Amino acid sequence: MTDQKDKLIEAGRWLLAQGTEFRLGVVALDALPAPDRIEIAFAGRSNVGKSSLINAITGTKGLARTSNTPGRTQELNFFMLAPQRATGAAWLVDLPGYGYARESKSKIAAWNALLNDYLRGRPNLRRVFVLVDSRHGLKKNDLAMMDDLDMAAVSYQIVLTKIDKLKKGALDKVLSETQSSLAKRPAAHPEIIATSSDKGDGLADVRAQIASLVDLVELGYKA
Ligand SMILES: Nc1nc2c(ncn2[C@@H]2O[C@H](COP(=O)(O)OP(=O)(O)O)[C@@H](O)[C@H]2O)c(=O)[nH]1
Ligand SMILES: [Mg+2]
Repeated sequence: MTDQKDKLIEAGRWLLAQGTEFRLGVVALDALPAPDRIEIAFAGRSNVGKSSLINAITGTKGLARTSNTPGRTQELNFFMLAPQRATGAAWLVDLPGYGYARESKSKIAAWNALLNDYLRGRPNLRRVFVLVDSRHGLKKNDLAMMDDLDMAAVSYQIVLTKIDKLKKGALDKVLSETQSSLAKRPAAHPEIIATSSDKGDGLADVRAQIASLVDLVELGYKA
């Protein structure tokens, strides 16, 4: 590991230990909080593990509601990282899951429209983590999401989830397949993070990525 990477891992550990508070759930764009700090969003198919990852990296079990029932998170949920600081670090946003077929077409269309408007219009959005179930790899609606993000020039990064459920050797395969589909995507971050919210794999790397986006000096962090 490089020095720089070690430093970011440590900064990420510090940053995500500053506390996180749920602030609001948003169903319409006019209700978005002021873009007064940078924003990092978690996107992905329903049930991929978005809420679990937010809970895991912040170390707060019941923060983002996790559920066995797909499609329960229908709002954009805003969590404030480091809320005690005079200038907050970042918004973490749990986005509504896509690709949940049991809802009506009109409801799905309305969510997609909200999501797209948000992704295109949010000036402080620095990174979208696109979560992908490591057992399934990239699906059609993941590719559509990535197309939208490339079009909107919003930086995004693939996070593989639930790697504890993979058979031995399967991780390398899904990593290389995913890597090759990123090659010609202008807004994709080249590094893929492999995670297990259950076992803890990759969480330090997600935290380090968040730390790399935040103004740590302003927050009073001393490396
Ligand atoms: N084995 C395993 N299960 C997970 C992991 N992350 C999430 N899950 C499970 O996957 C289901 C959906 O997770 P959730 O976070 O609610 O997904 P969301 O719909 O994307 O927010 C829940 O039953 C979680 O317990 C993981 O890292 N490993
Ligand atoms: Mg959820």
